[in-house]
Amino acid sequence: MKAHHPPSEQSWDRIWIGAHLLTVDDPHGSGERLDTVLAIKDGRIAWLGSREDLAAIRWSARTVTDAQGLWITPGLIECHTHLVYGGDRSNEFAARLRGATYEEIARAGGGIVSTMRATRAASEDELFEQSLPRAAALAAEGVTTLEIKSGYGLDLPNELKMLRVARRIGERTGLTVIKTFLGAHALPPEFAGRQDEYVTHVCKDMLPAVAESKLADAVDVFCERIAFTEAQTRRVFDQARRYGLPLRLHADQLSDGSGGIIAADCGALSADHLEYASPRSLQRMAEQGVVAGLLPGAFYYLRETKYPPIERLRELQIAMAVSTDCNPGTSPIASLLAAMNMACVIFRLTATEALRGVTVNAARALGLSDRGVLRVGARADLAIWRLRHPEQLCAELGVHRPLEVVLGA
Ligand code: DI6
Ligand code: FE
Repeated sequence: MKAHHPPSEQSWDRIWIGAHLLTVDDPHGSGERLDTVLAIKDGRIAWLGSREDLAAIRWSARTVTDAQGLWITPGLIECHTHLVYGGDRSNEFAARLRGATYEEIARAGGGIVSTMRATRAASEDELFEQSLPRAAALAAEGVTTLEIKSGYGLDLPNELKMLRVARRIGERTGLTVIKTFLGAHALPPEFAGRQDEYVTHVCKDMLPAVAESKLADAVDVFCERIAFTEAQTRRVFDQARRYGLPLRLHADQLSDGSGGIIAADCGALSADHLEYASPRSLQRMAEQGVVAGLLPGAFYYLRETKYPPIERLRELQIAMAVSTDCNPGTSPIASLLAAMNMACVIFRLTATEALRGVTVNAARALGLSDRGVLRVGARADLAIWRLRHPEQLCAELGVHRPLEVVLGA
């Protein structure tokens, strides 16, 4: 007869008993599990199951939380921001209310270039102090992973300064900060009339130095008639790929620039905005699994009237991420919950789609496979809420804050 071995004891750091989970671990639904148990150990989700399953095993935990009536979601993932910048552009907000368009303001030397001046003028410490509150506002809403782009330095020293500030924000807040080099955001005035030369400078001087510095996790380009052309975008992407850097694209925001096609051809993780994306762009994105980044805050602030092709994205089963695009011009919003609400009200996403857009699909847009879902082995990045249902996070604006945020490892 075999000797009887008692079941080995599970020892966890913390356990929540009786919580409702939004696992997001179901390709079609939101993955709701009511009155259940979640345990974490060493910054990872270690166990997940019913109370009955728990009763059948031997376990211990340093902290036991009675979580009756609480909802646990994955920590929210903000996958597209420009939140490191100097100054503000409230003057342009006023000008747009008087009828000026974003493109007119940009062509007249305002827009991104005006933020470039303020960003260059700020010391690294000043830039950090000015930008930190925006990251803190996102963190207070349950964001645990945050993407931050450069793109207001537009020369090597200032782009590196921005990326270092982004890194410091991660160190200070404990959030995972994904840093994206966006040197090809706008043409700096010193290259006026020499756009191709600037792109060469980005490819030959800036990208190698940025790669060498290890300060960037990815590369983005603003492909638009007021920014960079298809050919220029492809040049930057070709060079970025040589350094093994993942790609993202500002695609088809103000006009159809074949952005989705470029993103798909080059293997980009996401193509963001997409208001003017052509059917061909969407087709190619679907074929290549490019995530669609939806940025309703920019649509709202620009009083855009052309909607991104949501119905077609659904038909093609293109994953939709939702983000603030937090930036001083087109989307001065440091609230991912507000962006989720706008994605529903303005773009008519369902609450489930918006919740997936800031968890599992946002993780995909960042190329991160270890988070955005509640699943054994995933990072224990958690947001804990007092809610009747997570749909309230989309339906009710300005009401909800997590009771607690847990950062994994
Ligand atoms: N698209 C955007 O929405 C932001 N950048 C971009 O390429 C706007 C940036 C700004 O106006 O400062
Ligand atoms: Fe953007």
